[in-house]
Amino acid sequence: MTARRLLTELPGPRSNEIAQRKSGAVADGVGTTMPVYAVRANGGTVEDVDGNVLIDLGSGIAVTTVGSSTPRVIDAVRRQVEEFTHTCFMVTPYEPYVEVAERLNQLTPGDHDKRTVLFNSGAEAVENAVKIARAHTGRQAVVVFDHAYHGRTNLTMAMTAKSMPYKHGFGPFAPEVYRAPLSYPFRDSGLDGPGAARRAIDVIEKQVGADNLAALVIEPIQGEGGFIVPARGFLAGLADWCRREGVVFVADEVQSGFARTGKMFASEHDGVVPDLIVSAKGIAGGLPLSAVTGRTEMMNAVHAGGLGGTYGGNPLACAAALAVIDTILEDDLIDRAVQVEHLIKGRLEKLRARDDRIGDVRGRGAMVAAELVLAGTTEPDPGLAKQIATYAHQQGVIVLTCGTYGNVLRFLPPLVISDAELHEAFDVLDEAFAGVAR
Ligand code: PLZ
Repeated sequence: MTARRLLTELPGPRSNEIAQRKSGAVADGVGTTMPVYAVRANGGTVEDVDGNVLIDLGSGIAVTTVGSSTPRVIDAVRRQVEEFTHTCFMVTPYEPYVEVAERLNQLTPGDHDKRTVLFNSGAEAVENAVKIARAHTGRQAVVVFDHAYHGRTNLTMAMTAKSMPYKHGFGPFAPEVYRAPLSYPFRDSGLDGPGAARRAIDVIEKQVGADNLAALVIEPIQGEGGFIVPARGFLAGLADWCRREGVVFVADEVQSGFARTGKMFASEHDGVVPDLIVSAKGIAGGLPLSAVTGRTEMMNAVHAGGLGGTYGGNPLACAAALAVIDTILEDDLIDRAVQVEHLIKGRLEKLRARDDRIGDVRGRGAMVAAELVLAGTTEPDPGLAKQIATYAHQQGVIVLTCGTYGNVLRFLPPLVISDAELHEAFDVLDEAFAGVAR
């Protein structure tokens, strides 16, 4: 028994037909990694319009952590949709929004007093974290890091590092955004976490000045930038400096949060307590929801009416989020993320032992990556990443790439995927590496 079912070539004829219509109807600026049109998705698989079933190692970019049609979430959303879909929390509010805020205040790192505000997308929440930090500090500058990804809106484009495809041709960008060097152990030749933190702080002090700095915004484990796990002590060093200098330390946990890395939030791995924490993606099982949670004195620095939006904290998304939180806790999905890490790293390390084009295997929980290089060097090999991903796609395995150099294969399956499904997918990857000539 295999988890995959391949009835046609991928993409199949029905998918190709719809892809044709997409070209005639949808703006070309929206790309598709794998133009296989979905009709159904579950724990670890996605079924397409041609009846093919694919193994999902992407979770719709780290969103369907609890699965894509998980019963608790379906029931909660169904119950809510029958009551009402929208009143606007800023007009006539409703309890589920308040309950999501209570749960987030409790689940996020630190036992200090907190407040939460809800939005729709990751980028929108990152923008609002910056607004809050500016209101609290009365300062303007924002520091972000090399390889960072924070979104596609004007401010978050400025905060995102990579030009193509995210920024190219879309300037001018928001001012007062400065970039500091990250800790990137695979490419830092021996620089340890505290050393990398000092290097970044030195750049910030010289080029920005702490007195001008409202917020330092960082992904505790970078997502689009290449699943880069900073050396131990890097995040803590930055957080300590921020505290001393009155700078708001913002963790962008849009991709790394919500059980994905084997903790509820990735900041916990480094014992870091962010002032503000941004959640999205995995929070609501596929419904659009995001949040900023943080210290009450910072969150409440904004005047009434200064934060909000028509749909922020929509009741369907809140109902889904409450069911997602229960599912994560009751089904021990945080432990499951650790099991997934061991399985995936085990498979990748075996592969690396016989293939020196895998330069680095890294990540935490169900957020693991392999960085591909020209054999035996640290020279990025984006062509190989593309070939491997294409092979996997043709064989019915959804794999994503990432990284500034486009040379990183990233694995972020739903946490409810089975071991058998994972092994089957990694058998395909073994074949892919064996098949692509050096
Ligand atoms: N911060 C850390 O990972 C979204 C975007 C992919 P939105 N990452 C996937 C793409 O090509 O658009 C992301 C993230 C981190 C912020 C965001 C932005 O979240 O919900 O896409 O706005």
